[in-house]
Amino acid sequence: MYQQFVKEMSSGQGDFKFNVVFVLGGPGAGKGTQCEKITQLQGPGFVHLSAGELLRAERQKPGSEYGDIIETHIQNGSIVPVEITCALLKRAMETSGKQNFLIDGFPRNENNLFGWEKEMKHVAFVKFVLFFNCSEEVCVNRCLNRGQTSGRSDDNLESLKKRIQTYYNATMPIIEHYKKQGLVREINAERDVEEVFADVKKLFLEV
Ligand code: UP5
Ligand code: MG
Repeated sequence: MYQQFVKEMSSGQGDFKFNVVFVLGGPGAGKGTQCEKITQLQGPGFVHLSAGELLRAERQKPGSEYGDIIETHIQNGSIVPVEITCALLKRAMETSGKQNFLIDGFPRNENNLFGWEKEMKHVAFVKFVLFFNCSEEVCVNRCLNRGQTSGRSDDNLESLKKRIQTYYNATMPIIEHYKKQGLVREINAERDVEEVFADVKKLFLEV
């Protein structure tokens, strides 16, 4: 029994139904790109949930009562109220039938953090926070490049300025909050995709 206890604690599961790695970093830092690569790793078996993608999908749903509010926030680079985002995340986690999740682009501000803790604290164990550190200049250039083909309504200079501002003002304090808890694993995300992934991989093979 003791051995089982030690095993559960070291794998971080305990009584928790889900294990979570939050993935944070500026717009275009490479969160989505790296998450996709992590899901292909043999072993840990993570499901990638991008909060932004879930919101964009909800916005597209005919008759969604949240469509307009989501679109307004996305274009303004501001943050959708946590009740909406957390409900989408929770539903995706529950319907997946899986246990390990990369939650990409969330929590982005205090409202997100408090809302998550209220709703998920007892069911989801936060293993660590993967932080892709990338300069503003590189982030903006990557998004503008992608904007030529992405069709995303926020990949333009005007929205990007606001996204960057929100990132520094609202999201960095969340990263600092987790740093104080010793949970942040920081990666230099300015290098090419494979170089970044070489460092990311090391973290996940230890999970
Ligand atoms: N690329 C990636 N890695 C590269 C590398 N190492 N070298 C060179 N190029 C690289 O990558 C961006 C682009 O860069 C791609 O073209 C890629 O090929 C290239 P990507 O992996 O997509 O970066 P990512 O960090 O995922 O960028 P993204 O634009 O998705 O980040 P955001 O955080 O801005 O967007 P997100 O979709 O998470 O959120 C959008 C909006 O939704 C938010 O602004 C907000 O309004 C809303 N939102 C909420 O309100 N609440 C939430 O919880 C989440 C989102
Ligand atoms: Mg993304």
